Amino acid sequence: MMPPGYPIASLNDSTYDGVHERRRLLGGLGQLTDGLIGQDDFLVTRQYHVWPGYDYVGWRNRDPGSGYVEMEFVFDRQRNFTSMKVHSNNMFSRGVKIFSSVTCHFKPRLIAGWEAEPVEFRTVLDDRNPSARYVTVPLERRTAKALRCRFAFADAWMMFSEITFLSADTTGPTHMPPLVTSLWNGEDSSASSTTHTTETSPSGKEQAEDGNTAVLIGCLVTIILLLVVIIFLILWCQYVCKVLEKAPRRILEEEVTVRLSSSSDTIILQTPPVPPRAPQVDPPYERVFLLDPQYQDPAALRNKLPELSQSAETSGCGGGYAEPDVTQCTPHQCFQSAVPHYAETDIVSLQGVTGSNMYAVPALTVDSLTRKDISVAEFPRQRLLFREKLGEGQFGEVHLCEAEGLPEFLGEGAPLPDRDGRPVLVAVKQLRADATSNARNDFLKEIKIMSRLNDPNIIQLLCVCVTSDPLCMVTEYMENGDLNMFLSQREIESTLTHANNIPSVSLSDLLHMAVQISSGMRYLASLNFVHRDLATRNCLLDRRLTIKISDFGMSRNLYSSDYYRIQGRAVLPIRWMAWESILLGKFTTASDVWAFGVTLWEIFTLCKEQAYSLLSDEQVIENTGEFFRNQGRQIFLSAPPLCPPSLFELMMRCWGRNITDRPTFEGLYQALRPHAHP
Ligand code: D6Q
Repeated sequence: MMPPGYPIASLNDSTYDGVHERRRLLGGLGQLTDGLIGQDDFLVTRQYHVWPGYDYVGWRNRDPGSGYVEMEFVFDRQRNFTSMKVHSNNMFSRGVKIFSSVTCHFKPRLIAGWEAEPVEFRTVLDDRNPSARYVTVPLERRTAKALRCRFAFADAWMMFSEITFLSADTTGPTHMPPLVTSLWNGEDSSASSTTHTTETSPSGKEQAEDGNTAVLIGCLVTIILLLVVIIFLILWCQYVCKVLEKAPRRILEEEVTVRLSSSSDTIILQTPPVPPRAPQVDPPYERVFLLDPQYQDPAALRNKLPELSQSAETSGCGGGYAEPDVTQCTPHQCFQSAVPHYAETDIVSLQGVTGSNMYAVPALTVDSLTRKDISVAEFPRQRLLFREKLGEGQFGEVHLCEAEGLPEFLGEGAPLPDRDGRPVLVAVKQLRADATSNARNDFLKEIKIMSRLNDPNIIQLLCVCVTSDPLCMVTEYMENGDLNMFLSQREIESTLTHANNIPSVSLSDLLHMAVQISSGMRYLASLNFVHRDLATRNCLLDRRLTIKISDFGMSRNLYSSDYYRIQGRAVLPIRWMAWESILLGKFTTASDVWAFGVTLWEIFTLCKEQAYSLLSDEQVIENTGEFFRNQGRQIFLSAPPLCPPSLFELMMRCWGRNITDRPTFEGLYQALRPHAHP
């Protein structure tokens, strides 16, 4: 039984970023850790929802009396757990109730077994108050690195929107989401691979486990057989065709790449099959981080960067024991100490794609956002009148549209420019009709992320069309296009430009632009939101030269030379990237600060020249090695003629070798503001 008229898919975990198996979600985080709690009535679309049930993950009980849902939580380290808080719906009139009991097992170390004695907790069921609530489960200060909790159904449905753990460690009680959550639902007859809305019974679990083991054994046997064949072939080659001895050992060379794809934000570990298959055709703006230390074999990397391993042997590592600071030690040493972990810091609660990038917003910040910030209204699609195409990407197209009655629809205080009676123009980003379900999920995630961004210098989501296809996001129209195009078509203001009616900008216009970008980035930084591709090409300008930061992705032909393709796969804006992003795959707000320095440089060269224009892409990467070594051989961008010396000093600080030496966006904003209004 399912609540009436309610679509199953809307109760799935739409932001889960792990592996989706048939009945399990493995190794990721999703809505249960995004810091957002659901409404009392999960069916009503209110301002907080993108659609009904969005914030909930729900399961149906197929086995009245003994149905349960089991989840496993794996943490970054061992902790002393004081309690677990489960935010649960309790609309008993629709068959939804909090769980009747929960049994938690503990595992002190990952390799250890589960401790025999669980913690059991019975809840007091409530048939009077239908409010959603936090149920606190005492965990008796048990020490564990992983927990497995079995929640028993109290009714036909169970719906959770958030699970948090409290632990008492040396630093006192901490609120921290688990690094890995894996959900197990029992028997399931109907659910698709991506939905949580499955039905449970304990008996099906063993069958499924048996099936999995069989598949695993099958896979292992196949791999072993393949290896034997390969070894035989190699030996044969060595004896029979001696010529081949000198050929590169391609087959044995392991190459692991991590792909952050624009069409799917799952991280795929790829090991090329043996023998090599035909080259794949990649989407035009896929980013691959070949050099990510968290996934890269250090030995393989050393082969690629021979100079780095040399310097690794001669200098010491200042990184601490527990948390290696990659800026303080050599890549080689850091790679050895860097344990692959989920995220750099506590950035775990929300991940997704906007533009073509992956973002993360920490749980605490999401909590502290006002609820108003995450509202987004459904606009009647027939009131969007197509005018022209603004652009296109892998996801679909962006159109300029007239939006009939949008100001009235949004009400007072809507972030729209005054219209003077003219129609309201908007940009509409539309998902392509033949989009895969992954692309569709990414689009919905982007809506969720975009709906939380609210700043005068960041593209603002005005409304959406999600109740029917094609999915649309509506944002302000920016009449002056992107900043790179705008500046490259202008000269600095002078009597000459005035006399000859040449389009121009003043120095104070340029400073005002710099202030606005620092302000927008200050906002993103406050959310721990890493942009990864800040550049003038990603800034939009309206009629009054207000700047809004956006993220077009890498699909525009006009800017294709700003992106470097590694081995024909990775696409990276290397001229804007900090050394640690190129060498270590480390993207942080501090690497955004580096890109901001390059963006400032672009602004004050009026985008007439590409950064490091005298260097080829390969030389730019070599120069990155020099930034890392910091022996005075690195080539910096030189001061643009228009640029005041104090401003160039600021740029130079953005390109500091050590992350901690770089200014913050708040500091940059404070430093730039007085320049703009002398
Ligand atoms: N010319 C325009 C508006 C307008 C355009 N864009 C691509 C875009 C810019 C985008 C983002 C972060 C274009 C699509 C706007 C966009 C995005 C060209 C990602 C926020 C998101 C929702 C949208 C939308 C637009 F902070 F990361 F930058 F249109 F509805 N994003 N992410 N003139 N006027 O084709 O880049 O901005």
